[in-house]
Amino acid sequence: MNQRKRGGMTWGLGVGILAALSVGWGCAPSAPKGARKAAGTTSDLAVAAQKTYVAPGDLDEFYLFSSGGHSGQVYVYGVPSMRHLATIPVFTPYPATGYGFDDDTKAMLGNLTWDDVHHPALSETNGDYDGRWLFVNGMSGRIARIDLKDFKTRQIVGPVPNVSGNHGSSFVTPNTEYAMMASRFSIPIPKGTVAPIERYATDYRGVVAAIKIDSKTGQMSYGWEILTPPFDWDLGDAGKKISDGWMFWTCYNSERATGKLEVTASQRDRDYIAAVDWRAAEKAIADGKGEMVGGVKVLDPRKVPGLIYLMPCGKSPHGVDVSPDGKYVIGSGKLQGVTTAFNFEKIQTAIRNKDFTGDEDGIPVLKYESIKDAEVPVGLGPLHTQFGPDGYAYTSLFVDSAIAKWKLGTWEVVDKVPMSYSIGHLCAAEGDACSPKGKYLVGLNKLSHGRHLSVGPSQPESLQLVDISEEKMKLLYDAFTEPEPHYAQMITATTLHPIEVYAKEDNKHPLAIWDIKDAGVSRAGNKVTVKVVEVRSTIYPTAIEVTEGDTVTLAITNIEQTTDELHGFGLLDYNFNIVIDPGETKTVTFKADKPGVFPYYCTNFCSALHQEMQGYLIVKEKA
Ligand code: RUQ
Ligand code: CUA
Repeated sequence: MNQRKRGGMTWGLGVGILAALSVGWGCAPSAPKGARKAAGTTSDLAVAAQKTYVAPGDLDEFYLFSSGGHSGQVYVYGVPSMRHLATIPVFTPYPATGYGFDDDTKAMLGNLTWDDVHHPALSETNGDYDGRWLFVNGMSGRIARIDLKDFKTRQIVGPVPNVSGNHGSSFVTPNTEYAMMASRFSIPIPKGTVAPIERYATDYRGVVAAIKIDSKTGQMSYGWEILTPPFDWDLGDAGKKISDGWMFWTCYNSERATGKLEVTASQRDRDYIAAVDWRAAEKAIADGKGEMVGGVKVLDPRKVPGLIYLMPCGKSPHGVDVSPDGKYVIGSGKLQGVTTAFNFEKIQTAIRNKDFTGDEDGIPVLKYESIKDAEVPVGLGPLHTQFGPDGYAYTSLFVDSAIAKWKLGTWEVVDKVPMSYSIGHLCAAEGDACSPKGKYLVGLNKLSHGRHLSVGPSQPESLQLVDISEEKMKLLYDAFTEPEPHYAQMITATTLHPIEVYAKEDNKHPLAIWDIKDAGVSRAGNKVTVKVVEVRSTIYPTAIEVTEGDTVTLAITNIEQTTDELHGFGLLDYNFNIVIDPGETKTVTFKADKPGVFPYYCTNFCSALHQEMQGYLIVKEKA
């Protein structure tokens, strides 16, 4: 970009970018229709093809876990092939795996059938991915834990009280002590309190929060919350190494504006990044300084100082990303042409020296000039930054539709590669951990216009694979995904050791049975339990008789111990769609309120006699 001088130009540039932003988001930039067009620096095609080719039977080097946005799911890809390997349902029922149909997953979902997944967070040990769990946020105020032993969602916490619009989540601390949460949409709290929108600035409240994670089991529970002014908290990241013990969140709307936010919340030259001393918050809670609000312990910075500080950051910052050594906090103001590198040591010095320029509802505001190291001229609309193993940083540029590569410390921008089109997040291999792996980077683009066979108005989203192993970045491959990718994380494949069957001896389900002789119906009054065994190629019992009005629990065990031998239990009239993995037991409880004869069958093709795997549920009319 042009190096124009600060001050007078800022607003002019802001307006320009605002216009570009709305063009970018509102409609697609013009792209060649049907033309095979390489966007920018494509490497030699044969070289690119070879770099992404994973021969039949060979395995990818990395897993990519990509958020599925409002699909409520997580998509798993292999890198570099970019092949879609699995869909992990999290907040949404998913018939393909029977998720949300059996008693346990139904209970986990509550009555909600969707959420908006933005940021996956792999569990960490000493700041590096340990391959145990994947946490993902739901915008409704929930966080889910996926166990990477079986790639299944095992826990959902929330909606967490007082957190409204949990966008700045689910980033984890370096030893997975906490997952982060924050309010994007401030409301009067506790929930249920009403205040007119005219009193937004004073009566609405935001919070930044943390969910406690048990380091042995991954089990999550409510941690603490800190009360903030009604800013819109956006993205977060945890400190690491020298900045371990701190959490950072960006906000827009430090104007506390309402109405047409695209104008009203873009007035100030600078918004803020919150810096939170989470060990101090933890201690304050232990010391009894939290007040119960809506069922969670909340800390008020006016009464408990020393927990939270505000770092001014240029024009509506979006991403905040801590460098692998923990030294720099990179804040990207999306309405400007630079990204700002803050120095963690300078932040600490400024806090010690009370180098403040004022406060916001009792939260001290640090002096910008005292804490920033550089404004790096990366290009227009910087959003997110990832890191390589060699001191380079990669920043996505929404307005420029490109990725900039630049050096930490010298702040020199060394390369740019165009993205097709309008990149949001980007993901380098372990690129937010203490030991980034380099090699590959994936751009998660908001638009894919014209680069694939048309599938009608709902177009796929674009994932572009970029080679970052050399000085110049090179586009390798266009892949596509379903709406709506936000953040993704890429982990070395050998770190994960998923199981392929549930071992019989590990199945502790009280209703599990392993012998077909034990299959059958037992009754206590009008409560009926049916123990079912599925094994190639019969569902035992082959007929189930109950009476209208009974409350029936089907407990289905797949007694196979062979990889890939899944069975299903499908029965449309009662909306059963149970999928049972080898060695697994699942239950479904229902009221037999419709008399009749209803066939059930195995939904997963399992053997040459798969079609024979069927039976009848007979619901007799009440006498
Ligand atoms: S956001 S395009 Cu929901 Cu992570 Cu930045
Ligand atoms: Cu079991 Cu098909």
